[in-house]
Amino acid sequence: MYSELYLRLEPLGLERVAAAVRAAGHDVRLLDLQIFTHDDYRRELAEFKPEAVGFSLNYLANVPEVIDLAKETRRRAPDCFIMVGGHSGSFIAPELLEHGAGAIDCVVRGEGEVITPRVLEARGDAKLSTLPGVVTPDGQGPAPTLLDDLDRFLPARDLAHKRHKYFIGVLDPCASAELTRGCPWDCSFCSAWTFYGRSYRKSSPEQAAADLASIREPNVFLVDDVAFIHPEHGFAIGQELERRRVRKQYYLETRCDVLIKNKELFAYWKKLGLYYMFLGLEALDEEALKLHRKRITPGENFEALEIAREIGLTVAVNIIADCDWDERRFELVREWAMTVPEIVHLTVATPYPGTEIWFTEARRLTSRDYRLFDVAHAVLPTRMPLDKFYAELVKTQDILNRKHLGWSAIPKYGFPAVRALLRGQTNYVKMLSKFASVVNEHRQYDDHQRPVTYEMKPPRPAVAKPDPAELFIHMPARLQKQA
Ligand code: B12
Ligand code: SF4
Repeated sequence: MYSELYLRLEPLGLERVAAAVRAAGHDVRLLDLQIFTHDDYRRELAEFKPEAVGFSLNYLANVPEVIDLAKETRRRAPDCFIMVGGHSGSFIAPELLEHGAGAIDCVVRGEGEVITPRVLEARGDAKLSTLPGVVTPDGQGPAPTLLDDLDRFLPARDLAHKRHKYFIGVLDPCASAELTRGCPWDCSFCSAWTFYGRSYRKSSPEQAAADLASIREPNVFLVDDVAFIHPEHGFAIGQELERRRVRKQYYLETRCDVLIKNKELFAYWKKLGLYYMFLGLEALDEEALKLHRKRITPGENFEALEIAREIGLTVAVNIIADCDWDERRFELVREWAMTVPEIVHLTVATPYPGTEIWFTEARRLTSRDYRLFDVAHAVLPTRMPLDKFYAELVKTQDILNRKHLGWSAIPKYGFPAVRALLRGQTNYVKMLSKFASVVNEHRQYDDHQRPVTYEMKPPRPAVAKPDPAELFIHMPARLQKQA
């Protein structure tokens, strides 16, 4: 739904893995199936005849598609080595191998840059299942190791074709870049910290600026989980950009307390071209914020919104809707959202494998269809009948979206939209015409009625505190020492 409507972004992780594999001397091609079709994939397979194929599985919703493609690849190219990596794939490695029924040679857990060239070297050798982060049907190696230096393996953007298809809202076209990696917080609904073991790494300001300078697109989505935690890093990158006379428009995501603490930095970046900012508000009340372990108060959240308004940024915020919500709760959110100028998004609380709530949530999943794990569907029991829940959700999203994304928003975003059109970019305008067909309560409800070929492995009975060995992909340094 996201890719259909608001945005489509380049596969940065895959581009970085591709850069590492290319640096090891391999000939690499990359096909983004957000843009290209399965027929394009079949053609590529037949023409390129790769010795190995790697699927990037960052999202659970894509699991069935990847399993089916792996099986088809095995049929068409029986000698080809097939691996799966990526964020979500890392948390469910054994079940992917099971669903693959022999079609997947290994799952690579964690960061891919360092390990993937070693995996390719170890193809066909028993050594494969002893490599860090690697899981094969014959066994698994030790915990994965972190990339020591983010400056290595800058994304192989040249391998991504039809780049004009990448955009976010009026930032059309839009590339992506990474300035830092990881997050030191530990929100209960999020898997960023469990994936990276609560580590936080920074690229050097020189290399970050060089990477941004090398991007052809006029707009950049900064993919950092929490941008500019360390203000001196943000200032240093900014100064490097000024020195190189790099002028672009940026989108970034951060926390409200980071914005409050570093408001001068965000104001400076506004001058450098910062346009959109996404703030994870998550909840309006103290109790829910505690439940999410957001480590922030509603007062701080509202203060951050004030600051963003003063700086003059276009801000989007997210609120997590619980399946337990009734009509009144939705009504309250609608009322609040209509009084603020920000773009308000609603996502549905979802226990993802890899999050703490996957282990602690006592309510039973109502669906184990991977395709519904996209925070737009309800996979926990809803207090209202499911169709009523979606009606309320869509009604709320619809009102909020129309405030900013419908045709009525054109006067507000008219100039950037026209500028994009003048560049021949039509992603944003196409989005406006698709709006009603995508945001549609019946479509969401009907998605639950589809036959399910691959079912997610159910969570074990809820525990109060998960075992770190099960929770983390990259082990925090502190726990590694203890082990
Ligand atoms: C940009 C982004 C998006 C973009 C997608 C961009 C794209 N084309 O990939 C958009 C905005 C569309 C998006 C949407 C969503 N996202 Co998102 N997204 C991110 C974000 C911020 C950055 C991704 C990124 O580029 N990272 C940098 C690169 C370098 O890392 P990487 O992609 O993980 O790749 C590394 C490894 O995973 C691995 N790897 C990756 N591919 C491969 C392939 C092989 C073969 C190998 C060996 C290794 C490998 O190696 C890479 C280098 O180390 C991440 C958070 C994060 N910091 O990663 C969240 C994140 C991945 N998203 C998340 C979520 C929840 C979503 C949404 C469900 C909801 C939402 N509101 O955002 C939707 C769902 C989309 C769907 N289809 O279901 C969660 C994942 C939760 C989970 N457990 O699945 C994350 C972790 C955010 C978070 N803090 O919770 N997202
Ligand atoms: S929600 Fe944001 S702050 Fe919380 S752990 Fe995830 S990335 Fe970090």
